[in-house]
Amino acid sequence: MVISTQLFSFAALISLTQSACVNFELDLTWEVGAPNGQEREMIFVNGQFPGPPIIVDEGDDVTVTVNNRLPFNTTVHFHGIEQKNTAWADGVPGLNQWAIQPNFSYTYQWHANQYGTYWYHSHDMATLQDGLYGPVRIRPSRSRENPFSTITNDTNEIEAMKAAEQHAELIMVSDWSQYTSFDYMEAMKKTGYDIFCSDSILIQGKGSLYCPSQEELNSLIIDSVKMALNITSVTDKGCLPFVTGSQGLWKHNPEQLPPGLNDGCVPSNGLKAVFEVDPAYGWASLNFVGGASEKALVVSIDEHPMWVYEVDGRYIEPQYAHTLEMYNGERYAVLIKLDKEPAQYNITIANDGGNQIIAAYATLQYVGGEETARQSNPYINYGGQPTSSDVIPLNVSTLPPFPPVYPAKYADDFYLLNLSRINSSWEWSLDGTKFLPADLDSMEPVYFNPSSPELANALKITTRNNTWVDIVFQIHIDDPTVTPLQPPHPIHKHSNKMFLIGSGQGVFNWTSIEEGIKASPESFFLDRPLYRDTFVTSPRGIAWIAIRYFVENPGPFFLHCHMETHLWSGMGMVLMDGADVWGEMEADSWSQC
Ligand SMILES: *[C@@H]1O[C@H](CO)[C@@H](O)[C@H](O)[C@H]1NC(C)=O
Ligand SMILES: *[C@@H]1O[C@H](CO)[C@@H](O)[C@H](O)[C@H]1NC(C)=O
Ligand SMILES: *[C@@H]1O[C@H](CO)[C@@H](O)[C@H](O)[C@H]1NC(C)=O
Ligand SMILES: *[C@@H]1O[C@H](CO)[C@@H](O)[C@H](O)[C@H]1NC(C)=O
Ligand SMILES: *[C@@H]1O[C@H](CO)[C@@H](O)[C@H](O)[C@H]1NC(C)=O
Ligand SMILES: *[C@@H]1O[C@H](CO)[C@@H](O)[C@H](O)[C@H]1NC(C)=O
Ligand SMILES: *[C@@H]1O[C@H](CO)[C@@H](O)[C@H](O)[C@H]1NC(C)=O
Ligand SMILES: *[C@@H]1O[C@H](CO)[C@@H](O)[C@H](O)[C@H]1NC(C)=O
Ligand SMILES: *[C@@H]1O[C@H](CO)[C@@H](O)[C@H](O)[C@H]1NC(C)=O
Ligand SMILES: *[C@@H]1O[C@H](CO)[C@@H](O)[C@H](O)[C@H]1NC(C)=O
Ligand SMILES: [Cu+2]
Repeated sequence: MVISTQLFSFAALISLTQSACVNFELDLTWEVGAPNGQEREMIFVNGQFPGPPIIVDEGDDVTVTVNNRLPFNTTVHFHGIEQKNTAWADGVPGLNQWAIQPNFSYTYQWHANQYGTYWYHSHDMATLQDGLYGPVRIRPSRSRENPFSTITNDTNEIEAMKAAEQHAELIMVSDWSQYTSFDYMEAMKKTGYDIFCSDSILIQGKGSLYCPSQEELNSLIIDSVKMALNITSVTDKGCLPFVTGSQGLWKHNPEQLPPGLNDGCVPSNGLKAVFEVDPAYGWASLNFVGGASEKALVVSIDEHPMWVYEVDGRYIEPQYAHTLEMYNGERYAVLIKLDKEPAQYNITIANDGGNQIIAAYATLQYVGGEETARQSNPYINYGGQPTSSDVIPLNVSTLPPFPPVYPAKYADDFYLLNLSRINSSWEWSLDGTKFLPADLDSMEPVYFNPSSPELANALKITTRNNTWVDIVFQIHIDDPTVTPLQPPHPIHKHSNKMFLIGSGQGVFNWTSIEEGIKASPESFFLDRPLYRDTFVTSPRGIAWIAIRYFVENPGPFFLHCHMETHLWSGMGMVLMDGADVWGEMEADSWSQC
């Protein structure tokens, strides 16, 4: 097969730093696979699912060539990678590049000037859901200060933790449907519903369809869901039924639901992922990557408490927990002590109960414990709920970056966004008035033409370089009797991370953060902000979150909900970052790789 190459010609200057050039090639193919024992056509990367990990060292210059042998367009986004001076490589069609058409290739290049756990995935249409994803890890340089001495003062233990981190196990966690993303999204258009049902949760691309009894499923419905929807029963796949009014009073066509999508559970046995750990090393690092499209997942390792030490690719002050909740796109790296009886332990991962009752299991295999037949004691049940009141969940409001990092005291600009549905149950907008352009693939990339006509109508924020920007995300509910609830929206920002500086229930009715701080100081925490690339809005009625970020990397960057269905429906916007200096963007010092 002949693959022609689209190459970008940027003036190649000599790099001043001693960095290694590392090259990867990703061949994308569309073939029949059965990750959960149930066959369908799906995307493989280099013949694998999930895609092979991209592992590099801090300071490397990374080249990734993507060969699209799929029967449709694609792009690849490197989630959480800042793309400092490489906005053209951020992988969003219509923003950063033209989509890669079938039988074409595209070469991405970026500087690994960060460290930590990331991932790559399709950013074209909703084809992430068809399997185009894999982990990325940037090993920290030797001079990086780590936070392990806050866990212990024992130097041997700290050495063991460092070794564990060096050999971290990258664990891709995702969800899976028997339907392709094209059919899944089409089902929303046809039925008018905001659909969220999955067949399986996959751990490292492996899972099963368990189909527990109706009685068991119903017994696991959480009280808040029972009350909000007035239900006592879920579908046989564990999915919430489409209760009249719960997605607004728009028109729905339930008869158009494809068979097996929301109900009609057919059990099937896929493989179970096995992660081998050697207790001789004392500690292991498991780095979880949240690749789910529709699920919010509670992650736990039976009988093994975790020290969560890295979040979204950055060290935090380690926190001790038995379970953690991981939303779409998020990453959590945890250290576990290998001091248990050599045996097999389940890694138990379940949806949080918000939209489905479903779980998945992988095996943590101690070297030397292969022959031991013993059930491990889970921290959570099949519905994602704690099995006892002693279970300690990760407190996500207390994850201070290590070493500490703070935003500016005052920002230069302020924006308030009204998050809401428009026109149907499944169409989501970040400001209640506009969507992303529906067809990003056919839009001239903003990177090439900041004044393209499609962009004129799109939701966007234009910022100046070297300024600080505040954005408040307000959960907007026109009429609580019509649209009573919004699911949590994991809001992901491309390029650099953002600070979460405030949150609250009710309406953010101030005109700036400063005004808000004066009126309600307890709602803001500039002195202990979180620093991440994804923040989740509250599912509890009318509420808001406030973020602040620094504009330091000129280019068009995406800000969007990472629920694949919501993104597809238009829940995103363009940050025209540093638009005042776009003329100078080409001045990248890309090394000769
Ligand atoms: C595929 O991408 C090209 C631009 O690279 C675009 O013109 C075309 O419309 C896209 N095709 C589809 C089906 O979206
Ligand atoms: C891609 O190349 C293959 C093999 O040459 C060919 O069969 C296929 O039709 C091509 N696809 C497109 C969309 O051009
Ligand atoms: C380590 O030692 C320092 C200084 O003695 C102490 O403040 C700290 O609490 C110790 N840390 C742990 C985890 O024991
Ligand atoms: C809840 O559902 C029950 C039975 O389906 C019905 O009788 C009752 O009126 C409902 N309650 C509310 C508040 O809608
Ligand atoms: C893991 O969980 C599954 C489902 O509950 C169970 O069948 C299996 O025995 C468990 N494995 C271990 C090692 O406990
Ligand atoms: C989580 O941490 C915050 C901030 O320190 C604290 O206010 C809150 O009570 C904690 N939540 C729980 C459930 O412990
Ligand atoms: C959000 O929507 C409400 C109701 O339409 C409106 O009153 C408010 O002004 C909107 N806020 C913004 C910033 O658009
Ligand atoms: C909502 O639907 C109306 C009527 O079809 C249409 O005019 C309007 O443009 C739609 N709104 C958006 C934001 O697409
Ligand atoms: C602003 O919102 C707060 C909290 O939601 C509310 O108590 C207050 O009455 C509101 N003020 C105005 C002027 O609407
Ligand atoms: C944009 O601002 C950042 C941060 O101040 C600075 O490092 C960078 O050089 C600026 N870029 C341009 C093109 O001016
Ligand atoms: Cu969303």
